[in-house]
Amino acid sequence: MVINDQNIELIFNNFNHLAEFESFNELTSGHINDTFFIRTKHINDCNFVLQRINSNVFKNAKELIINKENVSKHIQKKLQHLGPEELNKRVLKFIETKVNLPYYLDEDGDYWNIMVFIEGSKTFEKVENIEIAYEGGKLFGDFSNLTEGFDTNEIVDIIPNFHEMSFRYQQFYDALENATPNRLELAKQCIHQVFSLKEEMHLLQNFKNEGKIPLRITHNDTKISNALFDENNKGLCVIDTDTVMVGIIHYDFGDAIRTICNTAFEDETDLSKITFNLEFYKAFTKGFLEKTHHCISLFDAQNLALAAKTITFIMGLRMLTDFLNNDIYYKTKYKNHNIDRAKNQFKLVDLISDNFEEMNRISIEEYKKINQR
Ligand code: GN1
Ligand code: MG
Repeated sequence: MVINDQNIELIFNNFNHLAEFESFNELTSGHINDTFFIRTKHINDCNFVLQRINSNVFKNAKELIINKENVSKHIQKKLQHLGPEELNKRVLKFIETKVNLPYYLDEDGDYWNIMVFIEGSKTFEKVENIEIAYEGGKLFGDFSNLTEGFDTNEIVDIIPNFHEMSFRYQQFYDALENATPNRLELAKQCIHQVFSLKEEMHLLQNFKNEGKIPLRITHNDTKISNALFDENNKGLCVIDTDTVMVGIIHYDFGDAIRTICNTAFEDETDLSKITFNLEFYKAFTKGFLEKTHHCISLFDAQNLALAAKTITFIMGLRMLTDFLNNDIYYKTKYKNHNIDRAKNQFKLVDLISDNFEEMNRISIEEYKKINQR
């Protein structure tokens, strides 16, 4: 479907809101779906965020939408005491279609969903100060609390083995066999790193599979740009619940650290700009543990630094694999975008290795402090 005013308005009007379409603009920060901000005509009406799910990546787009609606409903129940106005700022509110479906299916076979835009909210692509890191920690930690009690059987496994390292290695091996010599050459250094870290990068998965770390509902895409903040930079709401599945809390901790502590953007090509901000690590960990310490064991805490390393690595591995596959998964803006992303993530992995002992010390210190209160 061609994206233009007329078509977007038509899609928008399939949903059960009372608002009148004024204009739209595309929000381009995501790597997979197409997301549009919908401005409505009347000052008292809300604005909306409309999304077309990428059915190439998400084979169960319908179930994905149902998953996230159910998660929102679960959180809404838990936060009911806040009252409607506050509630609408703290959890995503999805709108059904005029025929009471949570999704709209267009003639191309693509699924759409829509949610209310939270007025006055903002996002950060990069963390500016310790306060934001701390607020981010509380917000993502609280997401774990708010999804507690959600029946895991109700969640459809939208991308099976999403954070499973052996699965991602297998995809990488397959990609290696089919990659062009030119791409193999450009990826040489990253490929070397993937082989050399293999054993360590499977540790977290082994702990999970041995039952040493409990399963729970996880968000699975806790980059800082998926957190909304209010005008005073206080954490408001976690967004992009597309990949909510069953996992371990380390996935969400690690993925958040990956973006919060990187002083550069995920695709910065000047690698000298990438440093690992330990102060932000400490602030995020403090906020996260304040919200989750009741369900985190000492063993869990001892593996938070490993989680940061593992999830940063798995992102690099997936970007590298996509590069070797000629860019079939992530949206790219230029030819070598994926390998630039991978190099960036692997540089961060190296920096995490350099800071590993200190990160572990901080994790355990914060864990003990909170449990002594
Ligand atoms: C993708 O599309 P977006 O930006 O929400 C990806 C995440 C990665 C992220 C990297 C389903 O998320 O796993 O962490 O890019 N989502 C999927 O920025 O693969
Ligand atoms: Mg996402």
